[in-house]
Amino acid sequence: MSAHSGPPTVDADGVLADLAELAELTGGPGGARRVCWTAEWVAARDLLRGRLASIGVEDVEIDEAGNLWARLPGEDGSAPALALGSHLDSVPAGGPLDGALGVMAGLGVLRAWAREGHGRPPRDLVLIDFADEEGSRFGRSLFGSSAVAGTLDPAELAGLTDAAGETIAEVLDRCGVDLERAPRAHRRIGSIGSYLELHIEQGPVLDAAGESCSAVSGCAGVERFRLELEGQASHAGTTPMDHRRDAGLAAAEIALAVEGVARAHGGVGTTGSLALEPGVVTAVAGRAELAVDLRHPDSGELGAMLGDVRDAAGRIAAERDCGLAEHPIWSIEPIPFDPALVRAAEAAASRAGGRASAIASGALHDAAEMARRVPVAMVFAASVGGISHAREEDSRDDDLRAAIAAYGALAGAVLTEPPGTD
Ligand code: HGY
Ligand code: MN
Ligand code: MN
Repeated sequence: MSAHSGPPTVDADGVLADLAELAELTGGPGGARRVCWTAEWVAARDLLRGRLASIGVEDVEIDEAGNLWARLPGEDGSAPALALGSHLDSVPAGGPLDGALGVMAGLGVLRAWAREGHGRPPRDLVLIDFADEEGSRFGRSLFGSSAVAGTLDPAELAGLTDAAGETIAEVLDRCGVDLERAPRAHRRIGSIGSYLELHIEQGPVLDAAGESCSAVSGCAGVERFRLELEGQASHAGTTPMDHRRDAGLAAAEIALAVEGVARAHGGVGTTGSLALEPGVVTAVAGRAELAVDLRHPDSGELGAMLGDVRDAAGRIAAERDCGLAEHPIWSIEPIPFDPALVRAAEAAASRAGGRASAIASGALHDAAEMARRVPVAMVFAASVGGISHAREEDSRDDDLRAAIAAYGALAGAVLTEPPGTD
C-alpha cells in the first residue's frame, strides 16, 4: 500500500466531466451514436486513449476481440489484477450513461491511483472497455466479454448480418478484428483476480425508492431469437379477408403472445423489431420477421417462457396458414455475482448513502460473462424514471456522485482485501 493511508478518493466531478465530453463528441439531440464498430465508437475510444495518456497510463492494448485493456502497474505485478470495466458502445439513439459511466468511472479509479505522489496500488489495476456489449448491429450481446470469458464461438455468429446485409465478419474485419481469432482474447482472463463494474440501473427500482445507488445480486437469463413467417403477398384491394395468408397479422398476434407469456411467468418479453415484406400499404404482407427477447431471473421459468412462446407461435402460424421458422440469436442463463463481493458492494453502497441491499439486474452486463470466470460485483446508479436504451436516459448528478464514491471505495477494499483472502 502507498505512503498515504487508505485508497485514494475518486474525483467524481472529473468522471462527470469526461462523460459530458463524451456526450458532446458522440451524442446530441438524437442520442448516443456510439454503435459498435462505427466511426463514432472509434472516436469514443480515441477520447479514452487520450485520457489514459494524460494520467500516464501507456500500457494500452487491443485484444483479438477488439476489447481495449489499459494497465496501471501495481506494487506486486505478479498478483492477479483488479479489473474495472464496462462498454463505450451504445444502442442507436441511446443514452449518455449506459456503459460509458462504467468505463469513465474505472478511468477515474486509475486516475486517483496514478495521481502524483499517491504511490502504486497494491496490485495491477486494469481498465477494460469491452467491444460490442450491446450487440446492436447483429443482436449478439456481450461479444467482447464473452471472448474474454471463453464462451464466444465464432461458428454461432457466422451467419449474422446487420440491417444493411453486411456479415459480422466483414464489419469486424474493417475494424481490425478477425472473428475466427476473437476467442484468443480468453488467454487474458488468467491475469485477472476479480472484476468490478459501475452501471446505471436502467430500471425504475432505485429511483422509485428515492435511493441513489445499490449493489447488484446478478443478471437475469435471456433467450433471444428471430421468427420468420411465410404467408402469401397479395393485393390489398382485391383479396377477400378470408382468402388471405397474412404473415403480418400472424407476426402481430405472436408479438402479443410474447407479451402474454411474459406477464404469465413474471418475466419480461419484448418484440424489438418486426419487419413485413413487401412492406407497402397496397399489399398483404407475404413475409414477416420478428426479433424476440425473453428474460427471467429463474432458468426454469425462462425455459417455460420459451416453450410457451414457441407453442403460441406454432398455433398462430397454423391458424393463419403461414410457414414458421425459428432462428436462435443468443441466450445466456441467469448469472449470480460473487456473494462475498456483493456483500462488500452492499457495504460500500450503504456507506455512500445508497441502498443497503443488492437488487437484481434485468439488463445484461459484461459483468455477467466475467462472473463465469472470476469473482464479480457491480454497483448501480439510479436511472431517472428507469428509462434507458433511449435518448432520455438520465441520472441525477448527486446519485452518480454517490455511486462513484461507492464504486471507488469498493475498488479500494478489493485491492487491499482481494476475494478469497481471509
Ligand atoms: O441487452 C441488454 O440487456 C444489454 O443492455 N445489452
Ligand atoms: Mn450496458
Ligand atoms: Mn445497454
